[in-house]
Amino acid sequence: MPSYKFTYFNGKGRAEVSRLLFAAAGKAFDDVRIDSAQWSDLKKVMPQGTLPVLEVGGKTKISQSAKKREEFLAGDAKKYLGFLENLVKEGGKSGFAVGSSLTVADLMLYAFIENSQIVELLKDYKLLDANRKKVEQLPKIKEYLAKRPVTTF
Ligand SMILES: N[C@@H](CCC(=O)N[C@@H](CS)C(=O)NCC(=O)O)C(=O)O
Repeated sequence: MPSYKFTYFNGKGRAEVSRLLFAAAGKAFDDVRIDSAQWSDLKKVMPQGTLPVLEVGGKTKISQSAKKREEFLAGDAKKYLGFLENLVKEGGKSGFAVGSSLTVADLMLYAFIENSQIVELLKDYKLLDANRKKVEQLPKIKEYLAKRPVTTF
């Protein structure tokens, strides 16, 4: 099995879906979190001068964000949450976002809602709320979240 080294800043941002994917897949990875003092030197040797970057077996691969982050204005958040609630209603089973088992859609929802800092709005969206709680209780995700550093973003 190749070794995985995943480098990003000490936050969730563009990195969290990838970290959650590693956790869900049960793949060990080196979760490297750098601080601003380290960044100026590291930036010079990163292929695009940005993070996140994934190295597989010692070879650097550029990690693209799985989904471009959308900006939620206060009014837009509810519109999008209503839309996502309907998607889960139509396409999900047994509490999952799509089909009846964990897919990247569940992890994208998890990270997206967290990044947008709108977790508290889920009380009005029963299926999204239940989906989030289900994902958090999956043993491998639960283990990852318990040891994840507490960060400001
Ligand atoms: N195309 C890249 C863009 C990555 C990117 O913009 N990363 C930001 C952090 S979220 C970064 O490295 N900023 C530091 C800098 O540009 O010096 C991706 O989507 O993965």
